[in-house]
Amino acid sequence: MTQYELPKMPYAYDALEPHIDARTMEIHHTKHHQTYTTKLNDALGKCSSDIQNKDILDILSDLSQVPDELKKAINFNGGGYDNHTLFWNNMKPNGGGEPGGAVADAINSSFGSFADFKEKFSSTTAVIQGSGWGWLVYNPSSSKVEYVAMSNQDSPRTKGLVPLLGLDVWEHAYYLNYQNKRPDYIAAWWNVVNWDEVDNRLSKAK
Ligand code: MN3
Repeated sequence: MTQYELPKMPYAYDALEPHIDARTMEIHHTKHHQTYTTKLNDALGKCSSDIQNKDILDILSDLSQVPDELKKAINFNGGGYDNHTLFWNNMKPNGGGEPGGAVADAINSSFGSFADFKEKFSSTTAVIQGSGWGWLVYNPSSSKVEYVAMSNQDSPRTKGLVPLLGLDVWEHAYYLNYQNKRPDYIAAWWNVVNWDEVDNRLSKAK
């Protein structure tokens, strides 16, 4: 079966400072993301070979194929594995600003303007209860981009949505530097968004 490995970071742990500090990035990657990856492999190890031979993205897209007793573990750890892989790549040093091209058009069409999108994403993600993620997703059934808030490590893929840009608002993502000030972390995060990556994902999703 496929053994998932912790993906390499696309930049150094301190590359997103001062917006996200190096210690948070290192613990988040080497401890949290590593644990999701290890536990995903453990759960897949208990599945039949027809599941083991599928890509985790395909499994997340249809969890009904997973035995009931393993569904929670695969949803949580498979989501955690995939969400964090996306997360590292949807940030970059000296990122931020506003998107152009197809992403800008899609955002304007769904939200009215970039400013309206940013406000909706920030304010809704800030009030997610407990742990979760805010996402910009592509909905293949409407051919539009949407905002969705997801709990814990639930992947947008489990709802038939394609994740384009995600923000982890678990406390482990910001507590060392921002403590309880989640809105400050969200405001800082916009400075490291990698819009080129979002554009790539949107063109692949269409
Ligand atoms: Mn996390």
